[in-house]
Amino acid sequence: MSGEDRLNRPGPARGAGAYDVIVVGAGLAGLYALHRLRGLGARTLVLEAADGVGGTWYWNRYPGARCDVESVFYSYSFSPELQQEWQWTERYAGQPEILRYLEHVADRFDLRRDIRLNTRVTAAHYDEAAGGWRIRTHDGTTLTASYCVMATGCLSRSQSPGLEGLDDFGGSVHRTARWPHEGVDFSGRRVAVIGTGSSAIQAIPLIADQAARLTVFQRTPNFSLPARNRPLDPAELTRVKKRYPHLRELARNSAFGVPQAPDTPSGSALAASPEERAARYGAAWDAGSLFGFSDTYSDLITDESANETAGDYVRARIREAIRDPATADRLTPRHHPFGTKRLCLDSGYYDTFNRSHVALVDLRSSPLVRVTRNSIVTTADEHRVDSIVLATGFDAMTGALLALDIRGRAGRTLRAAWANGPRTYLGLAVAGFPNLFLITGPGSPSVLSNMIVSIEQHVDWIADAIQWLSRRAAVSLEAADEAETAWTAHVDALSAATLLPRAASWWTGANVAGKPRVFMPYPGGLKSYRDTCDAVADDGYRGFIVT
Ligand code: N01
Repeated sequence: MSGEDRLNRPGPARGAGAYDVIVVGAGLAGLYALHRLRGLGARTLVLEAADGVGGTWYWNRYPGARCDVESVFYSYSFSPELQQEWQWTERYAGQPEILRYLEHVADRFDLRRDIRLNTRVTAAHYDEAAGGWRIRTHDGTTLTASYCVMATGCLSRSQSPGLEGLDDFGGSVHRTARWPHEGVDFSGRRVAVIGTGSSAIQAIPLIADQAARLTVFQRTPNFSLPARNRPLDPAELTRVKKRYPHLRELARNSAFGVPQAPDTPSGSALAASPEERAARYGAAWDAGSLFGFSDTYSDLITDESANETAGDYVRARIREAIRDPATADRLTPRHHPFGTKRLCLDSGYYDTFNRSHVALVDLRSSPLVRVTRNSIVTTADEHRVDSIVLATGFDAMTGALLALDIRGRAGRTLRAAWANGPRTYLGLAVAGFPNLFLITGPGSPSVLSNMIVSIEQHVDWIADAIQWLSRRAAVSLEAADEAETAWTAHVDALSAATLLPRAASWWTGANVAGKPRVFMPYPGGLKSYRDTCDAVADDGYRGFIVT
């Protein structure tokens, strides 16, 4: 029996332009979804707006862009052969290397023949009569599919700061999230960077290496930890490869999707002596890992006083890295508890402010007013610049989905369904939108975890569900209203028990004007989430309506 015969096909009539599954996006999630669904014999097509694969790693080509989960774990685990073949060269691989890896994956698994590039999806409408999805693309083409999988990425819709006068600026304007493929030469130029999130923190040291003068416009200082990036020693890589089966298993069953001993962290930070705390925090600081502090004490993210102990430690380390006390003061994060905005990993970020041609402008004391032909004006000063770099973030998690015209039963739009914030069942499905699956959607661990591990878990779960439906000749799977309500309340309750909603972060939508303020990802950890998803499936897709 050929693979094609293995899937029973419900839904719209077959023919040209008719698929079992249409996947939107050819990033990390879309590539694996195509491979996995093809393995089921599902006729699958991936639609991608860019002219290449890679998603976030296709677009974010700014200087210094690199992963902040170790490359050996920020990589697919689905193919033992792939993980043995690929040679990562750095502890944290740079964007060009990650993009090469994803292009290799596309070639190695012969994915390109089912990926349509330069194809922007504009609408996805559920066709109740046909029992499937009609997908419209930018050139007016309509395709149909039984299932639609949104692999649109959590950080793919970039945010403009809405700066008055920006269009009249006479110099060059660059967005970190849409960096020119040929790169940008800042030699001899006066450069402004607006924003101090992960993107800016990675780019600033490299831009400073080139620019004649660099002015960083900061609204909120962030907590950034040293990455301690380094070339990967081949012997170390071999050791990891030998232990991959065990390490991947640990990662899958961890809170964040990286191999962690199951028994960490332990105890309250408040029960430890100052010396013990300093020793643990020192080890976390030296580890060069986003997750180092989560391995120290169990109450850093739930207890304000415990959190302060870690925050104070990191603030002290930041201050000691910067020579000028006034600059150190402005770079010291005080506006949110430690870890309630995504931590950054940097290579020389704070030291960059010790360079004589680098200046920091604090937008809290002197907000931006406007951009002129050749300057940026704040309430305190006018700064002459030749180039502006916008590192101003994303309309995260919901932005890429709501930019599409998605309609479910009775023509109800996703925008209406999510008017007060995203509501999902397991972050995977939305009531009233049958056979629509979200990958790493709101309500799933998603951006709080190693994204590749979460992506593989979602894709596997979706593929298993599609196969299960096919075996029963069922035509649709749809989240029940009550299940969605209960899950959304559960995610809210979990986040309310932490300090996470306190920060004005992109996790809560606070960075986008008018966006409902809801803590979007599931904060209960990947392991417990995975167990819940598995239990739902084992229980005949409890909470879903199967037709
Ligand atoms: O975006 P951000 P990012 N005027 O939202 C400021 C992932 N990522 O692209 O904090 C002035 O974090 C804004 O200020 P404030 C990672 O998950 C990963 O840097 O809102 N400033 C903030 O400083 C990360 O968390 C890697 O007050 C304005 C900055 O712009 C996520 O992507 C690398 C402004 C935006 O920071 C997003 O990171 C890069 C305005 N009008 C990114 N509007 C890896 O290492 C916004 N800002 C894998």
